[in-house]
Amino acid sequence: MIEKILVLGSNGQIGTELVTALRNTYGENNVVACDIRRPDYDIKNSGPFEFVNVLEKDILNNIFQKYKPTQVYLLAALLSATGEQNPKLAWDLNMNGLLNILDLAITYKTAKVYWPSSIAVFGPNSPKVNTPQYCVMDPNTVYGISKLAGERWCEYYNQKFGLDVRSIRYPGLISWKAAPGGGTTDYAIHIFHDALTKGSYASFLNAETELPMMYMDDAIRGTIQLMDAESSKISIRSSYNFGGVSFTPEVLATEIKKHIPDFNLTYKDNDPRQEIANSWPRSIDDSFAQQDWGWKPEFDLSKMTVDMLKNLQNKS
Ligand code: AKB
Repeated sequence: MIEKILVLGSNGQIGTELVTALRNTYGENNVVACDIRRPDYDIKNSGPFEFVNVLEKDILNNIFQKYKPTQVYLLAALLSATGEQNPKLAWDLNMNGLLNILDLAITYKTAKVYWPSSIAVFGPNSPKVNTPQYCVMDPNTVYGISKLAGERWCEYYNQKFGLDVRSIRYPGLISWKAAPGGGTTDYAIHIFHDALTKGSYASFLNAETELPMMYMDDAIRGTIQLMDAESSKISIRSSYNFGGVSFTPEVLATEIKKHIPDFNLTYKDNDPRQEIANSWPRSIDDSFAQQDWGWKPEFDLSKMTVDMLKNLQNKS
């Protein structure tokens, strides 16, 4: 069967890299990038692109009608920090965007749907260290609430309608190709840019804030690995815990200093993102992902730091 894949939210931090990876595997014309913004690349000389707002169901319907996708990746979302600035929009986009796609996937018999969840589904009363797949979940951001509700909807559509929907709870994703979009973990990307351009960085999270993170190469590989797994192997239809590497701003700065010895890290006070970070896990137990579909990250802190600095240097 020839796959036809829609990626909604294709210009974001994940979409930018996922579209390339999928086009390398499935062919340029079989992966349709969709976003509300024009992509940076030349549309005419790349694969297909459609302007789509996931809240406009009629237009979405036309896209499903036109391409009859076998796989859909829904990445469009408002993240934790920007979500708090506009809670109603975050809820609307994150929730109704998902419901629109789940409904259309049923109507058009889409074989597989991918939707990302996040460590933001956990909250102040969730265990902080090696946070298990199943535990207290009391998110206190609109983003986290929408992701937790979305997980329940994914499982519901799987159980009630047999939809093959798959999901991962992403940690903070570190990448150099596209800018991050309004998350609490974004400091871990800005720090690399500022280390190279200014030799210093003022972190909005404090020195001890340990959070689960992952290099984008691992995240893309894991996402495609989950989507390629036999359906019978997927025991979780809400969303999988997904582990990479955990570190604090201080530990990351120490690693960067191995390459830029004069790098200086300072800290800003009173940033609202600190409270969000305090409510999230420090590390993740992803044994279900390991057992069900063989998940194993390849990038530790040192390998990630080398790759980030090399690529950002080459880019400039
Ligand atoms: C955010 O910080 O909001 C995201 C996430 C962890 O989902 N990077």
